[in-house]
Amino acid sequence: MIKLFSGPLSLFGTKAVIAAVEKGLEFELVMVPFNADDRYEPKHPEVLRINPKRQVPVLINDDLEIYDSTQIFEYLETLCPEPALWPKDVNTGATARLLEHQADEVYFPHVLQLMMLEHDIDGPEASAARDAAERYYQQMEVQLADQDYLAGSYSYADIAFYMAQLFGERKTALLTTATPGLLRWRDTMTQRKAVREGVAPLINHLRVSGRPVPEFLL
Ligand SMILES: N[C@@H](CCC(=O)N[C@@H](CS)C(=O)NCC(=O)O)C(=O)O
Repeated sequence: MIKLFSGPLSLFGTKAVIAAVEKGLEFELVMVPFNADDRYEPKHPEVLRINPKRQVPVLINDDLEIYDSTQIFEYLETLCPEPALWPKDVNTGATARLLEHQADEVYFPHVLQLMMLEHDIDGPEASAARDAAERYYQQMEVQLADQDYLAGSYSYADIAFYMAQLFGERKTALLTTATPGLLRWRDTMTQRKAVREGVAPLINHLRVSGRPVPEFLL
């Protein structure tokens, strides 16, 4: 059986969990140690052995051992082609892959910056990061102008941006009525069974550690 290593508050691990549930795969979810003080220490020995970057998610399926949420998306799509989570049209598929990459590498760095500026969340640097996130929201709003999902049909691009934005919401880069399409899209995403299942451990971890749960998840 597939083994998937994630963390209770792992954005990237939850991406992989949502995708595996969407594919209807049976898998064992292993939560690595994580808490507010020690963060991701001590590292799980399997994560240390498999991922030179020492991060989750990591996936094991018999003799296959891979890491990185985007690599895991690609593997799951080949392993289990239906339901398709990359659009089949060549150009739309490329757009979806780019949007998935952008969620992690263009949008999320603004959120990371907000995480590091929690001590000065009203200061100029944090405001600039929020403004950059807001500009990204406007771009995604345009993307949703004539379609329900970011790349037409529901795809890995939606899973990646949903998870990154969830962390944005936690760190003051809020979605507002300035982007009504994006608000609707987020509600649709939140109602998906696989998304609810994927984020359940995260909501639980926020609750037990006494941290606020974003309102849209309640
Ligand atoms: N690009 C990687 C990022 C993975 C990542 O940043 N994982 C975090 C948890 S969400 C982690 O394991 N951090 C612990 C560490 O870096 O020591 C992916 O998409 O999987």
